[in-house]
Amino acid sequence: MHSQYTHIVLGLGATGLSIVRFLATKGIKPLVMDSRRQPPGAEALAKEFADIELLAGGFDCRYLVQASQIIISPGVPIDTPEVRAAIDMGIEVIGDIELFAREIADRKPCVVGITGSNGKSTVTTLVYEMLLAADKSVAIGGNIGTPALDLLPQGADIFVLELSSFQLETTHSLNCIAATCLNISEDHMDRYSDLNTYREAKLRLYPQSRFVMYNRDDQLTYPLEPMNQNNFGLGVPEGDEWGLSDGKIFHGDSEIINLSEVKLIGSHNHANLLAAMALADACGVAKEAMIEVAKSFVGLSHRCELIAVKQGVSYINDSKATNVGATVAALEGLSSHLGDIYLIAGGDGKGGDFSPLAEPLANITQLITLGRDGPKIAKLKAGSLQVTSMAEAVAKAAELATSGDIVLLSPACASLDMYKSFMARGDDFKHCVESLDDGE
Ligand code: UMA
Ligand code: ADP
Repeated sequence: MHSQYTHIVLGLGATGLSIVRFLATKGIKPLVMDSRRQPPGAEALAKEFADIELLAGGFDCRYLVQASQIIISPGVPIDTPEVRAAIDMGIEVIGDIELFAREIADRKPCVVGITGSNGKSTVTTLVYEMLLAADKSVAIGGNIGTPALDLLPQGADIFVLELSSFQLETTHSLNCIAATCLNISEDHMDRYSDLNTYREAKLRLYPQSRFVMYNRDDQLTYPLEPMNQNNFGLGVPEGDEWGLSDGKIFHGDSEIINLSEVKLIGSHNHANLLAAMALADACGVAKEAMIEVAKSFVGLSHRCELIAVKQGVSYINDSKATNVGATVAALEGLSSHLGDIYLIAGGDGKGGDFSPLAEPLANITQLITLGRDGPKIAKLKAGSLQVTSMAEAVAKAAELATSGDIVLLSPACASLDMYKSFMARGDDFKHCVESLDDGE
Protein backbone atom coordinates (compact mmCIF):
# COMPACT_ATOMS: atom_id res chain seq x y z
CA MET A 1 0.00 0.00 0.00
CA HIS A 2 1.22 3.49 -0.88
CA SER A 3 1.32 6.63 1.21
CA GLN A 4 -1.89 7.94 2.70
CA TYR A 5 -4.14 10.05 0.46
CA THR A 6 -6.29 12.81 1.98
CA HIS A 7 -8.44 13.13 -1.14
CA ILE A 8 -9.89 10.31 -3.19
CA VAL A 9 -11.69 10.75 -6.48
CA LEU A 10 -14.18 7.96 -7.26
CA GLY A 11 -14.93 7.50 -10.94
CA LEU A 12 -12.79 8.66 -13.83
CA GLY A 13 -15.05 10.03 -16.53
CA ALA A 14 -15.39 13.68 -17.49
CA THR A 15 -16.26 14.54 -13.88
CA GLY A 16 -13.33 12.67 -12.33
CA LEU A 17 -10.91 14.45 -14.64
CA SER A 18 -12.40 17.84 -13.82
CA ILE A 19 -12.00 17.12 -10.10
CA VAL A 20 -8.35 16.13 -10.54
CA ARG A 21 -7.73 19.34 -12.51
CA PHE A 22 -9.41 21.45 -9.85
CA LEU A 23 -7.52 19.81 -6.97
CA ALA A 24 -4.26 20.34 -8.88
CA THR A 25 -4.90 24.11 -8.76
CA LYS A 26 -4.99 23.74 -4.95
CA GLY A 27 -1.78 21.73 -4.87
CA ILE A 28 -3.64 18.54 -3.92
CA LYS A 29 -2.71 15.18 -5.43
CA PRO A 30 -5.63 12.77 -5.04
CA LEU A 31 -5.80 9.05 -5.57
CA VAL A 32 -8.24 8.15 -8.34
CA MET A 33 -10.24 4.92 -8.25
CA ASP A 34 -12.62 3.45 -10.78
CA SER A 35 -14.52 0.20 -10.49
CA ARG A 36 -14.03 -0.54 -14.18
CA ARG A 37 -10.80 -2.15 -15.37
CA GLN A 38 -10.32 0.29 -18.20
CA PRO A 39 -12.01 3.55 -17.23
CA PRO A 40 -12.78 5.93 -20.09
CA GLY A 41 -10.52 8.78 -18.85
CA ALA A 42 -7.40 6.70 -18.09
CA GLU A 43 -5.43 7.80 -21.11
CA ALA A 44 -6.36 11.45 -20.69
CA LEU A 45 -5.39 11.32 -17.01
CA ALA A 46 -1.99 9.80 -17.75
CA LYS A 47 -1.36 12.39 -20.44
CA GLU A 48 -2.39 15.38 -18.33
CA PHE A 49 -1.15 14.18 -14.93
CA ALA A 50 1.65 11.65 -15.20
CA ASP A 51 2.08 11.66 -11.41
CA ILE A 52 -1.53 10.93 -10.39
CA GLU A 53 -2.15 7.35 -9.31
CA LEU A 54 -5.13 5.45 -10.71
CA LEU A 55 -6.48 2.27 -9.16
CA ALA A 56 -8.80 0.62 -11.67
CA GLY A 57 -10.99 -2.45 -11.30
CA GLY A 58 -12.47 -1.77 -7.84
CA PHE A 59 -12.73 0.61 -4.89
CA ASP A 60 -10.04 -0.20 -2.32
CA CYS A 61 -11.44 0.31 1.19
CA ARG A 62 -7.98 0.56 2.73
CA TYR A 63 -7.54 3.96 1.09
CA LEU A 64 -11.12 5.08 1.49
CA VAL A 65 -11.08 4.72 5.27
CA GLN A 66 -7.97 6.88 5.61
CA ALA A 67 -9.16 9.77 3.44
CA SER A 68 -10.46 13.06 4.77
CA GLN A 69 -12.62 13.69 1.72
CA ILE A 70 -14.01 11.46 -1.03
CA ILE A 71 -15.25 13.16 -4.17
CA ILE A 72 -17.61 10.92 -6.08
CA SER A 73 -18.67 11.02 -9.77
CA PRO A 74 -22.41 11.07 -10.47
CA GLY A 75 -22.20 7.71 -12.24
CA VAL A 76 -21.04 5.98 -9.03
CA PRO A 77 -24.02 5.22 -6.79
CA ILE A 78 -23.66 6.62 -3.28
CA ASP A 79 -25.01 3.29 -2.01
CA THR A 80 -21.98 1.41 -3.34
CA PRO A 81 -21.00 -0.67 -0.24
CA GLU A 82 -17.44 0.74 -0.05
CA VAL A 83 -18.82 4.30 -0.19
CA ARG A 84 -21.50 3.58 2.41
CA ALA A 85 -18.86 2.12 4.72
CA ALA A 86 -16.78 5.31 4.41
CA ILE A 87 -19.84 7.49 5.12
CA ASP A 88 -20.67 5.37 8.16
CA MET A 89 -17.16 6.01 9.45
CA GLY A 90 -17.80 9.76 9.22
CA ILE A 91 -15.69 10.42 6.13
CA GLU A 92 -17.04 13.28 4.05
CA VAL A 93 -18.38 12.21 0.63
CA ILE A 94 -19.29 15.03 -1.77
CA GLY A 95 -19.75 15.48 -5.51
CA ASP A 96 -18.12 17.82 -8.01
CA ILE A 97 -20.98 20.33 -7.77
CA GLU A 98 -20.44 20.68 -4.01
CA LEU A 99 -16.75 21.29 -4.62
CA PHE A 100 -17.73 23.92 -7.17
CA ALA A 101 -20.22 25.48 -4.71
CA ARG A 102 -17.55 25.79 -2.02
CA GLU A 103 -15.14 27.41 -4.45
CA ILE A 104 -17.62 30.18 -5.30
CA ALA A 105 -19.02 30.50 -1.75
CA ASP A 106 -17.55 33.94 -1.11
CA ARG A 107 -19.05 35.41 -4.28
CA LYS A 108 -22.55 36.82 -4.44
CA PRO A 109 -24.96 34.15 -5.80
CA CYS A 110 -23.93 33.45 -9.37
CA VAL A 111 -25.54 30.12 -10.33
CA VAL A 112 -28.80 29.33 -12.09
CA GLY A 113 -29.67 25.70 -11.26
CA ILE A 114 -31.93 23.61 -13.47
CA THR A 115 -33.16 20.14 -12.65
CA GLY A 116 -36.18 17.97 -13.50
CA SER A 117 -36.83 14.72 -15.33
CA ASN A 118 -37.12 16.25 -18.80
CA GLY A 119 -36.38 19.54 -20.52
CA LYS A 120 -33.27 20.34 -18.48
CA SER A 121 -30.88 20.72 -21.42
CA THR A 122 -33.41 22.75 -23.40
CA VAL A 123 -34.10 25.15 -20.51
CA THR A 124 -30.42 25.36 -19.53
CA THR A 125 -29.52 26.34 -23.09
CA LEU A 126 -32.40 28.83 -23.35
CA VAL A 127 -31.39 30.57 -20.09
CA TYR A 128 -27.76 30.66 -21.24
CA GLU A 129 -28.76 32.15 -24.60
CA MET A 130 -30.97 34.75 -22.90
CA LEU A 131 -28.14 35.81 -20.59
CA LEU A 132 -25.81 36.04 -23.58
CA ALA A 133 -28.36 38.11 -25.47
CA ALA A 134 -28.40 40.44 -22.45
CA ASP A 135 -24.60 40.81 -22.75
CA LYS A 136 -23.89 39.02 -19.45
CA SER A 137 -20.67 37.10 -18.93
CA VAL A 138 -22.00 33.56 -18.66
CA ALA A 139 -20.87 29.91 -18.73
CA ILE A 140 -22.97 26.76 -19.28
CA GLY A 141 -22.29 23.27 -17.97
CA GLY A 142 -23.03 20.51 -15.45
CA ASN A 143 -24.99 17.46 -16.57
CA ILE A 144 -25.44 19.01 -20.02
CA GLY A 145 -21.78 18.34 -20.83
CA THR A 146 -18.88 20.39 -19.48
CA PRO A 147 -18.35 19.50 -15.80
CA ALA A 148 -18.99 22.51 -13.55
CA LEU A 149 -15.42 22.63 -12.20
CA ASP A 150 -14.06 22.91 -15.75
CA LEU A 151 -16.09 26.14 -16.14
CA LEU A 152 -14.20 27.97 -13.37
CA PRO A 153 -11.20 29.02 -15.51
CA GLN A 154 -13.63 30.80 -17.87
CA GLY A 155 -14.07 33.44 -15.15
CA ALA A 156 -17.75 34.04 -15.98
CA ASP A 157 -20.03 36.17 -13.79
CA ILE A 158 -22.93 33.71 -14.02
CA PHE A 159 -22.98 29.90 -14.35
CA VAL A 160 -26.02 28.16 -15.79
CA LEU A 161 -25.91 24.58 -14.54
CA GLU A 162 -27.99 21.57 -15.53
CA LEU A 163 -28.13 19.37 -12.46
CA SER A 164 -29.03 15.68 -12.32
CA SER A 165 -30.54 13.91 -9.34
CA PHE A 166 -27.22 12.05 -8.98
CA GLN A 167 -25.32 15.32 -8.72
CA LEU A 168 -27.83 16.83 -6.30
CA GLU A 169 -27.57 13.85 -3.92
CA THR A 170 -24.09 15.03 -2.98
CA THR A 171 -24.60 18.83 -3.14
CA HIS A 172 -25.48 20.91 -0.07
CA SER A 173 -24.41 24.54 -0.46
CA LEU A 174 -24.97 25.79 -4.00
CA ASN A 175 -26.56 29.19 -3.12
CA CYS A 176 -28.21 29.82 -6.52
CA ILE A 177 -29.65 33.12 -7.76
CA ALA A 178 -32.60 31.10 -9.07
CA ALA A 179 -33.44 27.42 -9.47
CA THR A 180 -36.13 25.21 -10.90
CA CYS A 181 -37.31 21.62 -10.93
CA LEU A 182 -39.16 21.49 -14.24
CA ASN A 183 -41.11 18.27 -13.78
CA ILE A 184 -40.90 14.86 -12.14
CA SER A 185 -41.63 11.56 -13.84
CA GLU A 186 -39.99 8.17 -13.47
CA ASP A 187 -36.35 7.93 -14.49
CA HIS A 188 -33.28 6.08 -13.20
CA MET A 189 -35.43 3.61 -11.29
CA ASP A 190 -32.43 1.29 -11.37
CA ARG A 191 -30.80 3.72 -8.89
CA TYR A 192 -33.76 4.77 -6.72
CA SER A 193 -36.04 2.63 -4.57
CA ASP A 194 -39.13 4.65 -5.57
CA LEU A 195 -40.29 7.84 -7.28
CA ASN A 196 -40.34 9.79 -4.02
CA THR A 197 -36.68 9.11 -3.25
CA TYR A 198 -35.81 10.30 -6.75
CA ARG A 199 -38.00 13.38 -6.28
CA GLU A 200 -36.39 14.18 -2.93
CA ALA A 201 -32.96 14.12 -4.58
CA LYS A 202 -34.16 16.67 -7.16
CA LEU A 203 -35.91 18.93 -4.63
CA ARG A 204 -32.69 19.17 -2.61
CA LEU A 205 -31.93 22.03 -5.02
CA TYR A 206 -34.65 24.38 -3.71
CA PRO A 207 -33.25 25.21 -0.26
CA GLN A 208 -29.96 25.99 -2.03
CA SER A 209 -31.48 28.87 -3.96
CA ARG A 210 -32.51 32.46 -3.16
CA PHE A 211 -35.47 32.10 -5.54
CA VAL A 212 -37.40 29.01 -6.61
CA MET A 213 -39.48 28.57 -9.75
CA TYR A 214 -41.75 25.50 -9.76
CA ASN A 215 -44.17 24.06 -12.32
CA ARG A 216 -47.75 24.60 -11.20
CA ASP A 217 -48.92 21.84 -13.60
CA ASP A 218 -46.81 19.25 -11.76
CA GLN A 219 -47.50 18.91 -8.04
CA LEU A 220 -44.35 16.85 -7.56
CA THR A 221 -42.27 19.97 -8.27
CA TYR A 222 -43.89 22.05 -5.52
CA PRO A 223 -41.47 23.12 -2.75
CA LEU A 224 -41.81 21.03 0.40
CA GLU A 225 -41.90 24.18 2.54
CA PRO A 226 -42.68 27.83 1.79
CA MET A 227 -39.77 29.77 0.31
CA ASN A 228 -39.15 32.73 -1.96
CA GLN A 229 -41.04 31.18 -4.86
CA ASN A 230 -43.01 31.75 -8.02
CA ASN A 231 -44.37 29.37 -10.65
CA PHE A 232 -44.93 28.80 -14.35
CA GLY A 233 -47.46 26.69 -16.18
CA LEU A 234 -49.86 26.39 -19.07
CA GLY A 235 -53.01 28.47 -18.64
CA VAL A 236 -53.78 31.99 -17.43
CA PRO A 237 -51.23 33.25 -14.90
CA GLU A 238 -52.36 34.80 -11.63
CA GLY A 239 -50.55 37.66 -9.92
CA ASP A 240 -46.86 37.55 -10.76
CA GLU A 241 -46.93 34.05 -12.30
CA TRP A 242 -45.75 33.03 -15.76
CA GLY A 243 -48.31 31.43 -18.05
CA LEU A 244 -49.81 30.82 -21.45
CA SER A 245 -53.18 32.00 -22.61
CA ASP A 246 -54.70 32.74 -25.99
CA GLY A 247 -51.53 31.49 -27.72
CA LYS A 248 -49.42 34.09 -25.89
CA ILE A 249 -46.88 34.02 -23.08
CA PHE A 250 -47.72 36.25 -20.14
CA HIS A 251 -45.83 37.39 -17.05
CA GLY A 252 -48.67 38.40 -14.75
CA ASP A 253 -50.88 40.51 -16.99
CA SER A 254 -48.10 41.74 -19.27
CA GLU A 255 -47.91 40.01 -22.65
CA ILE A 256 -44.40 38.87 -23.53
CA ILE A 257 -44.69 37.12 -26.91
CA ASN A 258 -47.16 35.48 -29.26
CA LEU A 259 -46.40 31.78 -29.78
CA SER A 260 -46.77 32.23 -33.54
CA GLU A 261 -43.37 33.98 -33.35
CA VAL A 262 -41.77 31.09 -31.42
CA LYS A 263 -39.85 28.39 -33.30
CA LEU A 264 -40.00 25.65 -30.62
CA ILE A 265 -42.79 23.15 -31.13
CA GLY A 266 -44.98 21.27 -28.64
CA SER A 267 -46.66 22.39 -25.44
CA HIS A 268 -43.83 20.84 -23.39
CA ASN A 269 -41.40 23.19 -25.13
CA HIS A 270 -43.65 26.17 -24.48
CA ALA A 271 -43.52 25.26 -20.80
CA ASN A 272 -39.72 25.12 -21.13
CA LEU A 273 -39.75 28.61 -22.60
CA LEU A 274 -41.84 29.93 -19.71
CA ALA A 275 -39.45 28.43 -17.18
CA ALA A 276 -36.41 29.85 -18.97
CA MET A 277 -37.95 33.32 -19.16
CA ALA A 278 -38.82 33.24 -15.47
CA LEU A 279 -35.26 32.23 -14.54
CA ALA A 280 -33.72 34.82 -16.84
CA ASP A 281 -36.04 37.44 -15.35
CA ALA A 282 -34.74 36.53 -11.87
CA CYS A 283 -31.22 37.25 -13.20
CA GLY A 284 -32.24 40.70 -14.38
CA VAL A 285 -32.44 39.91 -18.11
CA ALA A 286 -34.53 42.44 -20.02
CA LYS A 287 -37.67 41.19 -21.78
CA GLU A 288 -36.24 42.22 -25.18
CA ALA A 289 -33.34 39.75 -24.80
CA MET A 290 -35.72 36.92 -23.83
CA ILE A 291 -37.95 37.66 -26.80
CA GLU A 292 -35.00 37.73 -29.20
CA VAL A 293 -34.01 34.21 -28.07
CA ALA A 294 -37.60 32.90 -28.07
CA LYS A 295 -37.91 33.96 -31.70
CA SER A 296 -34.68 32.37 -32.90
CA PHE A 297 -34.17 29.20 -30.79
CA VAL A 298 -35.07 26.11 -32.85
CA GLY A 299 -34.36 23.52 -30.15
CA LEU A 300 -31.50 21.11 -29.54
CA SER A 301 -30.55 18.17 -31.73
CA HIS A 302 -32.14 14.81 -30.87
CA ARG A 303 -35.06 16.50 -29.05
CA CYS A 304 -38.19 16.46 -31.25
CA GLU A 305 -35.95 17.54 -34.13
CA LEU A 306 -37.40 17.49 -37.64
CA ILE A 307 -34.59 15.87 -39.63
CA ALA A 308 -36.18 15.25 -43.03
CA VAL A 309 -39.35 15.33 -45.06
CA LYS A 310 -39.42 12.51 -47.60
CA GLN A 311 -42.36 11.91 -49.92
CA GLY A 312 -44.39 14.18 -47.66
CA VAL A 313 -43.55 12.15 -44.52
CA SER A 314 -41.91 14.09 -41.67
CA TYR A 315 -39.15 12.24 -39.82
CA ILE A 316 -38.63 13.49 -36.25
CA ASN A 317 -35.63 12.53 -34.13
CA ASP A 318 -36.42 12.53 -30.40
CA SER A 319 -33.65 10.10 -29.42
CA LYS A 320 -33.10 12.07 -26.20
CA ALA A 321 -36.42 10.69 -24.96
CA THR A 322 -34.63 8.29 -22.63
CA ASN A 323 -37.56 7.92 -20.26
CA VAL A 324 -41.32 7.41 -20.47
CA GLY A 325 -42.21 11.02 -19.49
CA ALA A 326 -40.30 12.45 -22.46
CA THR A 327 -42.08 10.18 -24.96
CA VAL A 328 -45.47 10.95 -23.40
CA ALA A 329 -44.65 14.68 -23.78
CA ALA A 330 -43.59 14.21 -27.42
CA LEU A 331 -46.78 12.31 -28.29
CA GLU A 332 -48.97 14.82 -26.45
CA GLY A 333 -47.07 17.71 -28.03
CA LEU A 334 -47.78 16.26 -31.51
CA SER A 335 -51.35 15.22 -30.72
CA SER A 336 -52.88 18.10 -32.72
CA HIS A 337 -51.15 16.76 -35.87
CA LEU A 338 -53.72 15.62 -38.41
CA GLY A 339 -51.84 12.80 -40.18
CA ASP A 340 -50.89 9.39 -38.82
CA ILE A 341 -48.04 8.91 -36.36
CA TYR A 342 -45.62 5.98 -36.61
CA LEU A 343 -43.61 5.67 -33.40
CA ILE A 344 -40.28 3.85 -33.07
CA ALA A 345 -39.57 3.08 -29.40
CA GLY A 346 -37.60 0.72 -27.15
CA GLY A 347 -34.14 0.24 -25.68
CA ASP A 348 -32.97 0.03 -22.07
CA GLY A 349 -35.93 0.91 -19.84
CA LYS A 350 -33.76 1.39 -16.73
CA GLY A 351 -36.24 -0.57 -14.62
CA GLY A 352 -39.02 1.96 -15.23
CA ASP A 353 -42.76 1.45 -15.60
CA PHE A 354 -44.01 1.82 -19.19
CA SER A 355 -47.74 1.91 -18.38
CA PRO A 356 -48.10 5.76 -18.68
CA LEU A 357 -47.43 5.22 -22.40
CA ALA A 358 -50.62 3.20 -22.90
CA GLU A 359 -52.95 6.20 -23.22
CA PRO A 360 -50.93 8.28 -25.74
CA LEU A 361 -50.13 5.08 -27.69
CA ALA A 362 -53.86 4.56 -28.22
CA ASN A 363 -53.85 7.70 -30.41
CA ILE A 364 -51.07 6.71 -32.79
CA THR A 365 -51.37 4.56 -35.88
CA GLN A 366 -48.47 2.14 -35.56
CA LEU A 367 -45.91 1.26 -32.91
CA ILE A 368 -42.60 -0.26 -33.98
CA THR A 369 -40.34 -1.50 -31.18
CA LEU A 370 -36.71 -2.49 -30.92
CA GLY A 371 -34.08 -3.03 -28.23
CA ARG A 372 -33.96 -4.92 -24.96
CA ASP A 373 -37.21 -3.65 -23.49
CA GLY A 374 -38.99 -3.25 -26.83
CA PRO A 375 -41.23 -6.29 -26.13
CA LYS A 376 -42.50 -4.67 -22.89
CA ILE A 377 -43.61 -1.56 -24.81
CA ALA A 378 -45.02 -3.65 -27.67
CA LYS A 379 -47.48 -5.25 -25.21
CA LEU A 380 -49.13 -1.85 -24.70
CA LYS A 381 -50.50 -1.61 -28.23
CA ALA A 382 -52.23 -4.18 -30.38
CA GLY A 383 -50.66 -4.86 -33.77
CA SER A 384 -47.25 -3.45 -32.90
CA LEU A 385 -44.28 -4.59 -34.94
CA GLN A 386 -41.09 -5.80 -33.30
CA VAL A 387 -37.83 -5.35 -35.22
CA THR A 388 -34.15 -5.90 -34.44
CA SER A 389 -32.44 -2.87 -35.95
CA MET A 390 -32.99 0.83 -36.58
CA ALA A 391 -32.64 0.23 -40.34
CA GLU A 392 -35.49 -2.28 -40.19
CA ALA A 393 -37.61 0.06 -38.05
CA VAL A 394 -37.15 3.00 -40.42
CA ALA A 395 -37.74 0.85 -43.52
CA LYS A 396 -40.96 -0.54 -42.02
CA ALA A 397 -42.22 2.92 -41.04
CA ALA A 398 -41.36 4.36 -44.47
CA GLU A 399 -43.19 1.51 -46.19
CA LEU A 400 -46.39 2.18 -44.22
CA ALA A 401 -46.42 5.99 -43.90
CA THR A 402 -47.94 8.24 -46.55
CA SER A 403 -47.75 11.96 -47.27
CA GLY A 404 -48.76 14.08 -44.25
CA ASP A 405 -47.73 11.43 -41.73
CA ILE A 406 -45.01 11.57 -39.06
CA VAL A 407 -42.37 8.96 -38.28
CA LEU A 408 -41.16 9.68 -34.76
CA LEU A 409 -38.17 8.10 -33.01
CA SER A 410 -38.94 8.66 -29.31
CA PRO A 411 -37.68 5.54 -27.54
CA ALA A 412 -38.83 6.08 -23.89
CA CYS A 413 -35.63 4.22 -23.06
CA ALA A 414 -31.89 4.73 -22.69
CA SER A 415 -29.83 3.68 -25.69
CA LEU A 416 -27.04 1.76 -24.00
CA ASP A 417 -28.30 -1.73 -24.91
CA MET A 418 -27.67 -0.95 -28.60
CA TYR A 419 -25.62 2.26 -28.83
CA LYS A 420 -22.83 4.22 -27.17
CA SER A 421 -25.18 7.13 -26.46
CA PHE A 422 -28.55 8.66 -27.34
CA MET A 423 -26.65 10.80 -29.87
CA ALA A 424 -25.34 7.69 -31.66
CA ARG A 425 -28.89 6.30 -31.71
CA GLY A 426 -30.28 9.55 -33.15
CA ASP A 427 -27.48 9.68 -35.73
CA ASP A 428 -28.25 6.10 -36.78
CA PHE A 429 -31.92 7.03 -37.21
CA LYS A 430 -30.88 10.03 -39.28
CA HIS A 431 -28.55 7.91 -41.39
CA CYS A 432 -31.28 5.30 -41.99
CA VAL A 433 -33.73 8.05 -43.02
CA GLU A 434 -31.15 9.62 -45.34
CA SER A 435 -30.58 6.21 -46.94
CA LEU A 436 -34.26 5.84 -47.83
CA ASP A 437 -35.12 6.09 -51.47
CA ASP A 438 -36.42 9.64 -52.15
CA GLY A 439 -38.85 8.25 -54.69
CA GLU A 440 -38.22 11.21 -56.99
N1 UMA B 1 -17.92 4.35 -12.52
C1 UMA B 1 -17.39 3.48 -11.63
N2 UMA B 1 -18.27 2.67 -11.00
C2 UMA B 1 -19.61 2.72 -11.22
C3 UMA B 1 -20.12 3.65 -12.14
C4 UMA B 1 -19.23 4.47 -12.79
O1 UMA B 1 -16.21 3.40 -11.37
O2 UMA B 1 -20.35 1.96 -10.59
C5 UMA B 1 -16.97 5.16 -13.20
C6 UMA B 1 -17.05 4.98 -14.68
O3 UMA B 1 -16.11 4.02 -15.08
C7 UMA B 1 -16.66 6.32 -15.22
C8 UMA B 1 -16.71 7.24 -14.01
O4 UMA B 1 -17.24 6.49 -12.95
O5 UMA B 1 -15.35 6.25 -15.68
C9 UMA B 1 -17.51 8.45 -14.20
O6 UMA B 1 -18.73 8.07 -14.67
P1 UMA B 1 -19.93 9.03 -14.81
O7 UMA B 1 -21.01 8.13 -15.27
O8 UMA B 1 -20.12 9.82 -13.59
O9 UMA B 1 -19.48 9.87 -16.08
P2 UMA B 1 -18.94 11.29 -16.38
O10 UMA B 1 -18.16 11.15 -17.63
O11 UMA B 1 -18.27 11.94 -15.25
O12 UMA B 1 -20.31 12.06 -16.74
C10 UMA B 1 -21.08 12.68 -15.73
C11 UMA B 1 -22.55 12.52 -16.09
N3 UMA B 1 -22.88 11.09 -16.15
C12 UMA B 1 -23.78 10.54 -15.32
O13 UMA B 1 -24.36 11.17 -14.47
C13 UMA B 1 -24.06 9.10 -15.49
C14 UMA B 1 -22.82 13.19 -17.42
O14 UMA B 1 -24.22 13.15 -17.67
C15 UMA B 1 -22.43 14.64 -17.35
O15 UMA B 1 -22.57 15.24 -18.63
C16 UMA B 1 -20.98 14.77 -16.91
O16 UMA B 1 -20.78 14.06 -15.66
C17 UMA B 1 -20.57 16.23 -16.67
O17 UMA B 1 -21.25 16.79 -15.57
C18 UMA B 1 -24.65 12.18 -18.65
C19 UMA B 1 -25.87 11.44 -18.16
O18 UMA B 1 -26.22 10.44 -18.76
C20 UMA B 1 -24.99 12.89 -19.96
N4 UMA B 1 -26.53 11.91 -17.10
C21 UMA B 1 -27.75 11.30 -16.60
C22 UMA B 1 -28.96 11.78 -17.39
O19 UMA B 1 -28.91 12.87 -17.98
O20 UMA B 1 -29.99 11.06 -17.37
C23 UMA B 1 -27.96 11.67 -15.12
P1 ADP C 1 -33.07 16.57 -20.26
O1 ADP C 1 -31.79 17.33 -20.28
O2 ADP C 1 -33.82 16.74 -18.97
O3 ADP C 1 -32.93 15.16 -20.68
P2 ADP C 1 -33.88 17.66 -22.86
O4 ADP C 1 -34.16 19.10 -23.05
O5 ADP C 1 -32.60 17.14 -23.38
O6 ADP C 1 -34.04 17.31 -21.31
O7 ADP C 1 -35.06 16.82 -23.49
C1 ADP C 1 -35.08 15.41 -23.26
C2 ADP C 1 -36.34 14.79 -23.78
O8 ADP C 1 -37.47 15.26 -23.05
C3 ADP C 1 -36.61 15.07 -25.23
O9 ADP C 1 -37.13 13.88 -25.75
C4 ADP C 1 -37.66 16.16 -25.22
O10 ADP C 1 -38.51 16.09 -26.33
C5 ADP C 1 -38.43 15.87 -23.92
N1 ADP C 1 -38.84 17.10 -23.22
C6 ADP C 1 -38.31 18.32 -23.33
N2 ADP C 1 -38.92 19.18 -22.49
C7 ADP C 1 -39.85 18.48 -21.82
C8 ADP C 1 -40.81 18.81 -20.81
N3 ADP C 1 -40.92 20.04 -20.32
N4 ADP C 1 -41.61 17.81 -20.35
C9 ADP C 1 -41.50 16.57 -20.83
N5 ADP C 1 -40.62 16.20 -21.80
C10 ADP C 1 -39.81 17.13 -22.29
